Amino acid sequence: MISGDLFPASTGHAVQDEPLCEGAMVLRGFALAEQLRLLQAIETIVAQAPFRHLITPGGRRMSVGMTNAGPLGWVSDRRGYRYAALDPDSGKPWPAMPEAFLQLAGAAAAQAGFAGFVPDACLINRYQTGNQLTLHQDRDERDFDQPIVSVSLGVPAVFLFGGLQRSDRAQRVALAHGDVVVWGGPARLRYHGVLPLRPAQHQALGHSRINLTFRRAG
Ligand code: MD3
Ligand code: FE
Repeated sequence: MISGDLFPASTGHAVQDEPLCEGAMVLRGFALAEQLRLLQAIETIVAQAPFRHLITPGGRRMSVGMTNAGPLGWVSDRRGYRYAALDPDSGKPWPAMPEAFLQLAGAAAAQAGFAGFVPDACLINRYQTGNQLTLHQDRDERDFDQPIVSVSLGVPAVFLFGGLQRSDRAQRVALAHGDVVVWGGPARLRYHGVLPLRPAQHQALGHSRINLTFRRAG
């Protein structure tokens, strides 16, 4: 389904809206026009707060590397999952949310029908070959009426989009460099995950996939 302008602001990048289900919308190529700014901002963030492998409350090391930007960052350790204002590795605040992140997340949310989205947390996930994220719900945020915006960069991945119960059958959605997904309303608490990353090469990110997940956490 096509809505709006396929080539917004004449950037030379095609974008296209694709409803997944009620409340969830894939915006194909939405981040392409800003990709260089995004990649540069990620470099700056990672220099201050490097990717690390968090420990789950059950004591397992997550294979996906994670870091954060913004007033709040998602962390996990033996005590549980939570949002924290300080990076536990450095004791310092997380790097500031780049203006390019705020603009992109706000514009994507608005395009999907969630005007006024101002995220206070950006979780940055780095997947390397074979890394996966098992089926889970995002429920550590205060207000489930706020959407989540995710931006895929680098090597393509297959996203699993399930139902409100873990046992519900999941659809598979291929997400490529520059794709943005907005999840809100009745989709906000659906189970989701990422299949093991297949070996592939991306011009800017090598064998990696980076996902930016924007949330209103506090
Ligand atoms: C669907 N990250 O960090 S983002 C996560 O690609 C996470 O790194 C995945 O799931 C990644 O928690 C997927 C897409 C996403 C985020 C939140 C959702 C999909 C969602 C909340 C409800 C339904
Ligand atoms: Fe999630």
